[in-house]
Parts: sequence; structure tokens; C-alpha cells
Amino acid sequence: KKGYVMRKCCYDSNAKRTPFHKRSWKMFYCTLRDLILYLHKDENGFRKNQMSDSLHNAIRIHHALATKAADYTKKQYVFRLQTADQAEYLFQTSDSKELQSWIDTINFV
Ligand code: I3P
Repeated sequence: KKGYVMRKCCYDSNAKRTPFHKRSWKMFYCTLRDLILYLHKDENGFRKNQMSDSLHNAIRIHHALATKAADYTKKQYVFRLQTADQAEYLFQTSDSKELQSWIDTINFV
């Protein structure tokens, strides 16, 4: 699965609250491959395989859990991603179909 999403970091690994200057929403071209969610700057970055950026932002989804972020009311179509190493992210998708599709893809790979 691939597509544009907005991402916000809430907790870094070991449930450490993400510092203020890193908590803002940012757009990425997101691809899921081999249990790793790669966050590319854009589709071009994905094609050119500009791996330094995307490796830096990669998220391991083995033993991760994606759930609708019903408690986050500032934006629509947002899911929460909790990872095995206790990091936590919010992802905003474009509509309810995309929201469910990302959640299912992450949880059932
Ligand atoms: C963050 C930015 C985020 C906001 C976050 C701020 O500031 O405004 O949009 O999250 O609030 O810290 P900055 O741009 O300076 O990094 P929300 O959109 O969810 O409010 P937070 O610290 O309460 O997460």
C-alpha cells in the first residue's frame, strides 16, 4: 500500500514524549513493505529511492497496532499507530475508506 498521509509524532521509543519542536504535522508519501512503513518526502523520493530520508523516518510495524484515533478531535480520518518499542504516532488520511484501508493493512500484514 502507498499514498500521501500527514504524520504527527506523539511519543518516541520507550514512551518518551516527543519534544515540542518535533510534534508538528508533516506530509509524507508513505509506503509499506516488508513490515516497514517508509515515509518519503514525496513520490519522487520514493521512485528515486532516496533512502537516507526514508530510512530515518521508517517505522517497524511488527507487533504494532493501528486504531482509529476517536479521541483526537482536531482533525478527521486520523489513526493512532503504537509500535512494539512504545513509540506513538498519529496519521491523517484523506477519507474514511483510506483510514480503514491503512488500519487494516498495518494490522493484518
Ligand atoms: C506543535 C504543532 C502541532 C500541535 C502540537 C504543537 O507545535 O502546533 O500541530 O499538535 O501540539 O506542539 P510546533 O509546530 O511548534 O512543533 P496538534 O495539531 O495536535 O495540536 P502538542 O504539543 O499539544 O502535541
